Formats: sequence, structure tokens, C-alpha cells
Amino acid sequence: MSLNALNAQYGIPGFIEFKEEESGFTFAYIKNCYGEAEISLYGGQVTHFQLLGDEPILWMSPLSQFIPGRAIRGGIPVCWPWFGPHPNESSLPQHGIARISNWSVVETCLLEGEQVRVILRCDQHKIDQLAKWKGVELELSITLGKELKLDLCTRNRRCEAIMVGGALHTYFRIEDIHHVIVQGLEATHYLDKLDKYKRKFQETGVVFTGETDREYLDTKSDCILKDKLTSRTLKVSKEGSATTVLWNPWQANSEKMADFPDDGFRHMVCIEAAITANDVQIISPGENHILSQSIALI
Ligand code: TA6
Repeated sequence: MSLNALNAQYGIPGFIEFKEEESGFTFAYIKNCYGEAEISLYGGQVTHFQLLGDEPILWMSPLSQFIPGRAIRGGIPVCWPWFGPHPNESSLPQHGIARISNWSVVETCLLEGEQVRVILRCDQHKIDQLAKWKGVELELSITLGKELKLDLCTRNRRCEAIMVGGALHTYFRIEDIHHVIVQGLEATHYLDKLDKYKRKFQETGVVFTGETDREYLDTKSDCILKDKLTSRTLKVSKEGSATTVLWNPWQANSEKMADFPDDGFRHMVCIEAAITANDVQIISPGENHILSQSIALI
């Protein structure tokens, strides 16, 4: 669809406008009385979210590549229909295909209280190239109101059950990783990816003193992200997920990644609403699964 047609059909003057950037990627720019957000149609990825009178909430790498076939680094990547490396085909991309696919707009609307909603659908042709997921549909609904809410809906249109993993892999912008705490995961077990997925117990709130890559199990709790240097506190809620992933690559990995600044690890932390480990979803024929994450300033 051309940009003019996109704006004619789905633009809402003063609230939603579509623009093509130098990279050739098309973005939706959303504004209302609560704040603003930006969404790349490539990847179906929110790349910016800011509430009125506050600093941006999402971290975007200044070195992120905007190249077809590559994942955008930062914002809210959509990992689907598997999380991490593919379980048995190493040639398939890490974190699935959704974040490296094009998405089309299926609906935009202005809701009560000037909330703005955009609904996107992942490229069906790309999904159908995956034999096990052929005919499965993927939609993402993004609503900007007092909070930002994402609903990732998997529809199983096949005649047999499917297995789906994934995550809303959210990068939060922070002042300094040494001065944040994540609460809400106390007294839960996690798999430590850095220690051969060893099962460990989280007693206290999570503080960061080095590379961190953990899958917290059997938890539907909200996470509270406290940034002590800015006194900003975010509540990160979720639905349709019993696994929360925390990630910070720390210095050495930041330096290794081409699309990550060397000191990038200081200013971001990922808190992800995930369906992985023992929480991979089996979806029956004709059924849906919705993975949701909401981000609010408290
Ligand atoms: O969500 C954590 C994680 O799975 C880490 O293991 C790390 O690989 C991170 O995702 C980033 O993955 P990416 O493919 O975007 O470089």
C-alpha cells in the first residue's frame, strides 16, 4: 500500500500519521493527550513511547540497523513463534520471524478518552513458509492511553494444535543499570541462561551487577522497575504469560554487538513478557492465544 493510501485509509489527523523514513521503513506516529509512540511496520515494532512531560520510556540503540532481514535493536521486538534459538533448526533465525517480517495495518481507531489504537497483521506469506505454522495468523494491537498496552494474538486456523513460544522483548530506558531494581519476582525460581539454564531461586528484588539472562518461571506478577537516579517507577504488567525474562548484556557483550553502543548496557534493561521454557503454548484448532504487556508510570 502506498504511503498516501495508508494515510488516507488509516491515518487519523492529529493522532496517527504514517511516514517513510530514510531507511525506507514506514512508521506510524501516534500522538494524543497522554503522550506519543512510534511503530515500525517492519517488525511490527514499537520503537518509541513517551508520556507527556516525561522522558522516553523505551531504549532504542543509536546503532540499530534498519535493514530488511535484520532485527531492529531496541523498543519492543516481537519474538514469535519461538523464543531464543530455534529448538532444532539452527538455520532458522533467533527469536523467530515476526521481528524480521513486514506487517500491514488492519485497523486504526480513536477510543474513549482519546486513546489511540493501531492493529497490525504479520505477513502471512512469511508465516506460511514455516510448515508447522502455515495458516496461523498473527496480529498485534497497540493502544496508547495512560499506559501503553500491547496484545499479541495468535490465531490457530489449522486443523491440528500448534506450539507457540515468544515474547514481547521490551527494552526499558534507564539512567544507570547499577542503580535500578526490579521488584515483583521475589520468591520465584528462574533458569539462568548463563549457567546452563540451572534452576535458581530469587529471594529479593533483582539488582544488576553483571551480565544477566534469566527466565523467571510460573510468574504472572507485575514487575516494578525503579530507577533510583531519576526516581522514575514503571509498572510492567502482563497477561497470557507465566514466564518473565530479564536481560542485560553487560559490557563485554555490548562491545561485541555491532548494533549496540559499548556503554549501551548502562542505559537499558529488558523486562519481557514471555511464553517459553515450561510455558510454551499449545493452541488448539480454531483457538487463539493472547500475549499482553502493559507499561505504566506509577
Ligand atoms: O531475551 C534475552 C535474549 O534471549 C538473550 O539471550 C539475548 O540473546 C537477547 O535475547 C538478545 O537477542 P538478539 O537476538 O536480539 O540479539
